[in-house]
Amino acid sequence: MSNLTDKNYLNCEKGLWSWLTTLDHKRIGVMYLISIVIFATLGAVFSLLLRYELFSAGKDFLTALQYNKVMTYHGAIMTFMVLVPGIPAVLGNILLPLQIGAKDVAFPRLNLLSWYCLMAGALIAMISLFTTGVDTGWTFYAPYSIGSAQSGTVFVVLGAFVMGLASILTGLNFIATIHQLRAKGMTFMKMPLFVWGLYATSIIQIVATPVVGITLLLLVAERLLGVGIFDPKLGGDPILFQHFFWFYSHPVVYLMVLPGMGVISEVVSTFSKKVIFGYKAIVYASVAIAGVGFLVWGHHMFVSGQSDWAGVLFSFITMFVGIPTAVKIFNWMTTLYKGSIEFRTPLLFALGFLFVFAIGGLTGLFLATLSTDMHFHDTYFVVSHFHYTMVGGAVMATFAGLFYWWPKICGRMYHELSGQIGFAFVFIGFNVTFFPQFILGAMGMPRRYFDYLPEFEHLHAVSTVGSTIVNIGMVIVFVTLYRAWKNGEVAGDNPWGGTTLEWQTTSPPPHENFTKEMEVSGGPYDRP
Ligand code: HEM
Ligand SMILES: [Cu+2]
Repeated sequence: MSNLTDKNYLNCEKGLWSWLTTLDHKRIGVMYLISIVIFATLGAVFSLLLRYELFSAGKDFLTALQYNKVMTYHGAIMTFMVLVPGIPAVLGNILLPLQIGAKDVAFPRLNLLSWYCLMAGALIAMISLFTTGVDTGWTFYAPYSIGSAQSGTVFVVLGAFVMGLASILTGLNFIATIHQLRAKGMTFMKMPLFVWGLYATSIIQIVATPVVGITLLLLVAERLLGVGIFDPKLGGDPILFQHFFWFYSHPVVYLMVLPGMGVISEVVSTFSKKVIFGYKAIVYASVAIAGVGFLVWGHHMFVSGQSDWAGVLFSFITMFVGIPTAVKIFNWMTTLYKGSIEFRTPLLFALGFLFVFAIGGLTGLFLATLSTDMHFHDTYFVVSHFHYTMVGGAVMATFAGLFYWWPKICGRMYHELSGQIGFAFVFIGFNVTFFPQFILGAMGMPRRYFDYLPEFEHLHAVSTVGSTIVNIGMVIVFVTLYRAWKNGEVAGDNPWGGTTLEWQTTSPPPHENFTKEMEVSGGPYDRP
């Protein structure tokens, strides 16, 4: 049993410099966490500005141009600076080596470099705040992004490019780590499911990110040098931009959610005290989601003028994504069935994930259906769909994982009631914010507008109230975690009775993770 004064990764070296030069994957994970929380706070402030402008019809306190900029910053920050690095770089960095019984990742220096790339990219993007900003929307569609008078565009696009490097390096590092550094006896089919989630994600990071990287560079070249690839005035093709962009940005939605699904598998198994149902099915489903995710990008372009046959095919293939997702949801439910369930905060967030993500996935089917998407495209229905999947998928799962592993990360336990209240605010606030948006979208409210017809006012007002509640919930969550870190009760090495390797070392773990060489014989969720 550990004692918090024993030497561990947090107290083995002191001072800011020791953090900025650390090669310890756990410390790098903590640095990612702190930076991403700061970015997310910024993104949240932008979102509240949007919601309060939309509280009532007409202009309130933002002009249309300011609204467009706020909307662009909200989307770009949340996508490129929060959700993409989110789970892999924070929880993945901290937990991956621990879960496979390794001392660190395969390339610790590269790991630190990834963090610096994210910081550099974020900095470049934020320089744009001191220019006239950017108003293209997070999708940077050409030719508008080429001709837009807002000079911040180049900075944000370049920043996103540099942040992409961070993502690629993390993916490479994780794949090498998983292949090379597993404990003796840990075959691929004995890896924890969170590791499988990270593996599938890493494939997407490596294959898809270079495509968007080159696309963003071309966009910058087009804006600065007028090379004529996407701008029809120069002989370019704007639809080509959309193909390139979605070839990355569809897989990226699975990049955000696959590691989250991995977290859910861990949490559901531990808090129902059962071996996960259908381990292999979940593994294959993860890889299948990553694979099929590469074949469906055209569902973002049904109304772009692509050929009818392309539309029909993309619509058809998109439906297949639902199958592996449904397999997973079925397996989690079956694991819970007749389990000895403990309703602690991590499980509450995991159940929140199941509820919210299921709605997000199912509404995806309405959008994937060629004929119904003609109506829903570019309305609030889409906004609501992707918030249900991304907040339901990535954010709920991140919170489940943070509460689950917090005792391991800092050696201390959070306050249970406070965690549960945080969950209640996030869950209720989230649904109050986004459910009305499905109705708004179906009624024809277009997305990305700063004003609307009076008949939409009530639902917009409800949505704004919800956004306030969800943000209060986020504050409660982070205050709960922070207070635990500062002076929570000492948690012990394995407070949940977890079966995977990270629970076999002390909390917080020592610098080299384990004091002995790890060896496994059974499956990751076998209970004695
Ligand atoms: C992993 C979970 C998912 C995430 C994170 C996600 C995310 C997103 C995002 C961010 C957008 C909007 C992009 C934009 O225009 O700004 C979107 C649109 C779309 N999603 Fe999803 N999605 C998920 C699951 C699904 C599923 C399972 C389906 C279908 C079975 C689906 C079908 C669609 C379609 C067709 C659109 C385009 C709608 C339109 O623009 O008209 N999504 N999704
Ligand atoms: Cu998509």
